[in-house]
Amino acid sequence: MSPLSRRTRVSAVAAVAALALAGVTPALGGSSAQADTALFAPRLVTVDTPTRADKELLQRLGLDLTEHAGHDYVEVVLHDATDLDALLHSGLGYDVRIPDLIARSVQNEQVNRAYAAATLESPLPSGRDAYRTLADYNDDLRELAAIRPAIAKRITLPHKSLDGRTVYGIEIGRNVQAAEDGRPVFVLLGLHHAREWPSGELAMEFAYDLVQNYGTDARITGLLDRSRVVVVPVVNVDGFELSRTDGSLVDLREVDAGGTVSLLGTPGNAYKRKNCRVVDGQDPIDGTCRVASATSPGGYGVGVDLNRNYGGFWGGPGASDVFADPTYRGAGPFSEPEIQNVRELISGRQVTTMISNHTFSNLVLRPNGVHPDTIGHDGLPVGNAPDEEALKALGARMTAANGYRNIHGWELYDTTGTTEDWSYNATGGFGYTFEIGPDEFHPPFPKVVDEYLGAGAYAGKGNREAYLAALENAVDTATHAVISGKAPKGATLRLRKEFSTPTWEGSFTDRLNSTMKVGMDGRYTWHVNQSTRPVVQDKLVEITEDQPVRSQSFQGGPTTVGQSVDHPFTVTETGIDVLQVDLDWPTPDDLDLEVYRKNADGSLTEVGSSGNSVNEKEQTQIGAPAPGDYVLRVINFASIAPSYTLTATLFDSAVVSSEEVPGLIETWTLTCEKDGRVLQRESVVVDRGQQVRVDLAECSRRW
Ligand code: 0X9
Ligand code: ZN
Repeated sequence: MSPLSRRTRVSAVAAVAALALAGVTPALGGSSAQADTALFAPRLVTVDTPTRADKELLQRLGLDLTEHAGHDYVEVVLHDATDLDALLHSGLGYDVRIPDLIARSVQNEQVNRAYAAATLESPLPSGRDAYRTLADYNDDLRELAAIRPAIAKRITLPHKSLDGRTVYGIEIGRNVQAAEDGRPVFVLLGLHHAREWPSGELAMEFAYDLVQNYGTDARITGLLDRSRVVVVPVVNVDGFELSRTDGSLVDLREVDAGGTVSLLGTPGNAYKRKNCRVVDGQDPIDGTCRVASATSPGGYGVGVDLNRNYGGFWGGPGASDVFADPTYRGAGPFSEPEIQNVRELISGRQVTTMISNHTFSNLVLRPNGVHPDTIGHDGLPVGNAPDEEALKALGARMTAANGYRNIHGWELYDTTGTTEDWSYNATGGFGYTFEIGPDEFHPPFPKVVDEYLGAGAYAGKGNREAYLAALENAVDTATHAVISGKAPKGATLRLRKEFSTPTWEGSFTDRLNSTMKVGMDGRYTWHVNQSTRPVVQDKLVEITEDQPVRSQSFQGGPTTVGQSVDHPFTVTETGIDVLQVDLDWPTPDDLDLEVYRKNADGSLTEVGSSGNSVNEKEQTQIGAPAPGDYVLRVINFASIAPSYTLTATLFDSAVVSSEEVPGLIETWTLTCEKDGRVLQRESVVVDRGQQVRVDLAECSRRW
């Protein structure tokens, strides 16, 4: 069962918008709720979630969560008054970060226009000074391939989008027009989520960088001699086209919709997230997505969240089974053609490293997407990725370049069905999600330049350098496997594997199938992924629990209403995970609690608070409390003569049990083929970092 709510998202706003689109003047009554609705400005807020339970509660509200989250907060887009209502009723505290996203996009557009007017050529590899449209991407992919056909080839992905668009990519590497010759593949993806425009820009710029610098830059030349790079800048072509062209500048609240009311929440599709699925299982009539999306605030109610549609852990926590939710996972694993495209790309090649770009939050996320203690389909905790150390090490190299945080996907919130959770667990190729940029889905364009090339302390590095580090990992034989030997000249070699992968709700069959052609020297070297899927490998299952390190109690009372009492508390220990403060009293009383950190100049910064209603006890948790002085403030909110006990406890998380769960050993089936006829078949077991030799003598004899 998905933890997300079944809250119906068809709001009053949506209904009014639909009427307005249909040319009907909405007859709004005078109720204040409706008046609020009409005036609601879509906004970005920071919701306080100091505990895991708070995060789970927030996830159940079905709101549009961003990946901008930390130990004790998550940023959320409120599209309409219904969203705001849901948040208010949850009791979770919040601050407004961007009070009016439409005004913000108008401002951003002004910055963009000024930048484009003042810039002849930006420092980006392409020299562009403004966000691309879908047509720009398609033109650029065609032209870039045409400029240097020896090293760049446009590719057409096998499935058209739901709205009938063709999805293109570009393949870059030495002698790219020739058949595969066993080099490892690096894949860079953008725009799974429609509104995350920089995610496509950075992918496209990296393609320009590689194509332009092959032959002149020794590092890039060396890398492209040893690999192939496949860039698909726009995975969600339909969604992006809508987000980019429909609504970013339209503030419908200024439109007179019949003389009585002005409209509305995020109009148009500037903040659309998902794809163009309108009804599950049905190919929508082309163009219906635009109309259907306009009836949903921000256009995000319509569609499948493409980053929940992959098979890995599909149907588990952090993805919704409710169509209108922002994280709707789709009717089944890989139900969406846009995701079948990526699946077939990665299943049809030996992709040893993959990055999927998103915005925003300055993060490099690695598998897995769910907390390791989460009980999976097999009744066992999911655990850490078996390659945790190596994944973390590459993450650290990349974040040294872009300045982002290097963390697991689950450290923000649980997700299942994401790109890298499938690709890593099914193929063993390293996979990451990049959350580009600090604070916006599509910031002013100059920020895109900075994110690519690096700025400030990261000038000259940035994501350009992070992608190069990933490409270096893709060709590093220590992190993948190599099969080599003798084989007939010109023979086709094929590696196949087929397996059933359990999801949270059933299973699906995955097939990996890639080929290479043996060169004229009668030898082959094939850079491949390990034969055993990480998801079935031996794993170490560790259960961690918070354990108290030290606890201190204070007694207090009586006080008068409105009076507060401060209790000093000092954290002397370093590396503490959580400071938990509990306030308890004999019933019935109403006291509140605030926690402050004392700054060097004696001033106080609030780091936690708790203000429940009468008789509910107060508790607040402060993540990773820095050593120093704190003030624990007890406030008499509405009590006659209370007495209370205040307890501050420091917790560290410690491994309480650890168990080695034995896994499986899986094989590749290697075949040697002539004109489609199999002349030899071998089973090959090979691990990450291993090199095995398989001479295909039988194939040579029968050639
Ligand atoms: O939720 C998502 O799909 C991604 N964040 S976003 O704000 N761009 O939508 C993050 C997915 C990656 N996270 C994990 N693998 N856990
Ligand atoms: Zn995203």
